[in-house]
Amino acid sequence: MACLPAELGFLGDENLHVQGLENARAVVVPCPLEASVCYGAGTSRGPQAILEASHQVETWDEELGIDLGASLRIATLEPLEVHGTIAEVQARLARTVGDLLDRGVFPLILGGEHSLTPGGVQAAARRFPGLTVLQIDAHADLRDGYQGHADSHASAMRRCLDDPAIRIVGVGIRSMSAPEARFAAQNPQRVRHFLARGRRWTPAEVLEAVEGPVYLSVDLDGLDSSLVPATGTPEPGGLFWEETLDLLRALFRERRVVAADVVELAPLPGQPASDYLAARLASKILAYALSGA
Ligand SMILES: [Mn+2]
Repeated sequence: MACLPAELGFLGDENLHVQGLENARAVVVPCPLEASVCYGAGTSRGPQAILEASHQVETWDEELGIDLGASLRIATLEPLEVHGTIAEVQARLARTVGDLLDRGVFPLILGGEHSLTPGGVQAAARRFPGLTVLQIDAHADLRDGYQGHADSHASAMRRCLDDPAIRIVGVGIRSMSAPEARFAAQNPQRVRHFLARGRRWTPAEVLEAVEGPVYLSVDLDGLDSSLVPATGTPEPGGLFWEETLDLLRALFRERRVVAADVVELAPLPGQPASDYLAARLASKILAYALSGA
């Protein structure tokens, strides 16, 4: 596993970085997978756009009162190879994330399309039995295949559920097909949705549904499309910034989050707000993960 030079890595500040992986506490894994997107294209450019936008993020975290540079040792890997089938990329990602987990570091994967998630989840589930996937997303992603791809991004959560021990808690969901709604209703012990509409839930209620160690998967379209227009399938009615952070902070405080991904950024030329939001969200996730929030 080779690392990017510090000035090209996440946050870009050489003071934040360790040379190589030896002393890292968190490792950013760029995964520019784009294979099954059906609407807006461009997720292959997502990881690079997040890394570049992250160079504008302040390392002082005003909420936690900590400097990301002082104690949080973050390394960034070179982008994962994404040639071959989606299943092959998932397997490659599972090996990389597995290696990082075995080193005791926190992996944060930057996508890339959502179909990468089953690879990260597989690696985490093998090491942390009883894993729950906390999914922030507009879409249920419970299709059993889509447009000829069993591993489509529209099937990301369904593929995670191929492991019978995995449970999904979805937050911000507001778009699904009739078969997906039926599947969720028929599997209440494995799939729990907190719908975006009406927000009739608190972070505490979401956490009550989250058992065991957690893999956090943030599809950026879970946030409102006015905040993040640069996704393949922008949906109105999503989460806003503050409530997203409230949920994430509570999650990291109350549960053991072992790995995370931020996926589906499809950068729009001349519109940096989505890229910057994704970078800021990634830095908040690392700050919560490494500070004990
Ligand atoms: Mn989605």
